[in-house]
Amino acid sequence: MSIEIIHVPDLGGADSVEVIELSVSPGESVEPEQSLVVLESDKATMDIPCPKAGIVKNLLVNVGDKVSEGSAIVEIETAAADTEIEPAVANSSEGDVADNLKQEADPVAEKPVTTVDVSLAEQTVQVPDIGTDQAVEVVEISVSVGDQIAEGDALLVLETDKATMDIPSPFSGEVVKLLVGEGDKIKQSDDIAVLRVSAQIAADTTTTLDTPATDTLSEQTPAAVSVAVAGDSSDVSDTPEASAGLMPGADVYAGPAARQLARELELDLRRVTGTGPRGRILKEDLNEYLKNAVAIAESNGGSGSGIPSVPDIDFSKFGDTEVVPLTKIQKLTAANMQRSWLNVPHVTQFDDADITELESFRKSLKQEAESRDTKITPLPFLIKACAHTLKAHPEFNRSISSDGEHFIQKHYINIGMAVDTPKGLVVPVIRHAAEKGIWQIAEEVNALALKAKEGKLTAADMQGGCFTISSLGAIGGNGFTPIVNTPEVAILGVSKSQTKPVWNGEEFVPRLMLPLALSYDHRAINGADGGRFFTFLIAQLADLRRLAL
Ligand code: CAO
Repeated sequence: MSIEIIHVPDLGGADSVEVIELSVSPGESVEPEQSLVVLESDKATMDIPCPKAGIVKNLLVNVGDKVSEGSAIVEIETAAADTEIEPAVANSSEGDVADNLKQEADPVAEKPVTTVDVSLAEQTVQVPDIGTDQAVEVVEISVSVGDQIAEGDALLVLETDKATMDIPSPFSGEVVKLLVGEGDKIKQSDDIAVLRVSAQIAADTTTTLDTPATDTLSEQTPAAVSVAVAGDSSDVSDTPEASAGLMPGADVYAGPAARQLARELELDLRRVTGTGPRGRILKEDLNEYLKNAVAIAESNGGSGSGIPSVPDIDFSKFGDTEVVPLTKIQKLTAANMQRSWLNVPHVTQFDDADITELESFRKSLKQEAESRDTKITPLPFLIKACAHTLKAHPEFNRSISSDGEHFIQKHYINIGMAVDTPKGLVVPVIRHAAEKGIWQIAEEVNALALKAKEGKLTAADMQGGCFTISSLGAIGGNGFTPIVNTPEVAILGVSKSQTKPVWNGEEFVPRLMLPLALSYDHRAINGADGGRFFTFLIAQLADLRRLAL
């Protein structure tokens, strides 16, 4: 066993570079090429890989420390045989690294005695297979000469009339020369940049991306690493399980610019979905993440539920489109619906009310309605029956305080009715419905519906509701699940009545059945309460004499 100190390798001239992540912890076993720490200059982020297998004994740097070539970073314990390091690359033409490092391993020496050298060579990168033989425009150059880039970092962005695509670097290295500019048209196999990479990588790597870059490069060491060899130590096989204490984001795939932005904004990169090549996180992904987070916070009144928004799509790619602004009412409805949907745990119960007698009575009133210069639909009966049911089941006539500490019990009964208007959905309110007769309710329904459709409702007409009825009966459908009109706690959805065969105990008889759906806020109302309310309501509708009880 021997203890070895891992030093910072040649950083391509960069000095005093910040340690931004510690990728290993003391006691962890490490494999050759495994990242020990991540450094970040203003131009690049780079992993410092371990040159050999071992166990991390001590971390000699902390996040935030500044290091330069030769700074000691990690102490590892290795098997003794591993201390005689083979030069990793035959070609040591850039002797500044090699000269400095070529010494014999000495198990008792305290100074660095052995080095691994990966010398550097220039490599031209070409356009990979981009799925077309046509020349495609360069819309963005993503790197500059002198940048240290990681394998997979975007070199440039191409755009056709159908798609935009990043061209990733097939290997890590320094950008030496850019061979294209923005606005140039290029196609497969055109030269795009010259990178300075390790000679081993250059020898082993094809310059196009027909094969994913990671496949060819995963075994390579990206920079020169010096290794100090010291005395013997304990058995390497005492290996605790690895990977405790990784910094947030250390295990994600992100480019230098994205990492820097994430640090500035204190964002955890693990929460961000990468859309770059092979899932790499781009700066744009961080912007998108933030945009969504802000939109959600705003639409929830700042509740920060963390629910991602639906991304915008350019539908014009698929056919003709036009942009139609939402009306004020539609915007308000959208915000209210979303707030209710996100805040209220909804339960919806379904049942059919037998309205055979109700309808026959209603139709018998037709002439009288004409003489009163009004019309009477099932809705006024439903409003009256709901008001009566709310009186008997006051737990449906409450709101919950926003802190969740109190119910506000209402001692008045106002029923809202959803009205479909050309500008959107509105809910005018019939006040004190329990105390009104059905003719009066019918007249108010007609007057408010007309006012709504003419866009003449006042704010007062729409305030103070306790419970809402949403009737699609005249339109059709077997049933739907209405969304509670918060801060109310329940809503009745009414669908189209139909004559159905109903078993009366002896035979099937034709009955006019009205499909109803009762949605409620499960924080305020439990299922048994819901069932009792519903049964009571249906009994009123089946026999209107009950409204007098
Ligand atoms: N089953 C069968 N027929 C029904 C019915 C039902 N449940 N409800 C109404 N009808 C009949 C009426 O009796 C009337 O026919 P007659 O003239 O022969 O009697 C016909 O349908 C038209 O009724 P109406 O729509 O004029 O009147 P209404 O009282 O039923 O509704 C109002 C008034 C304002 C609620 C309605 O115009 C409306 O806007 N409905 C849409 C509500 C809505 O959008 N809800 C969804 C909200 S969530 O997105």
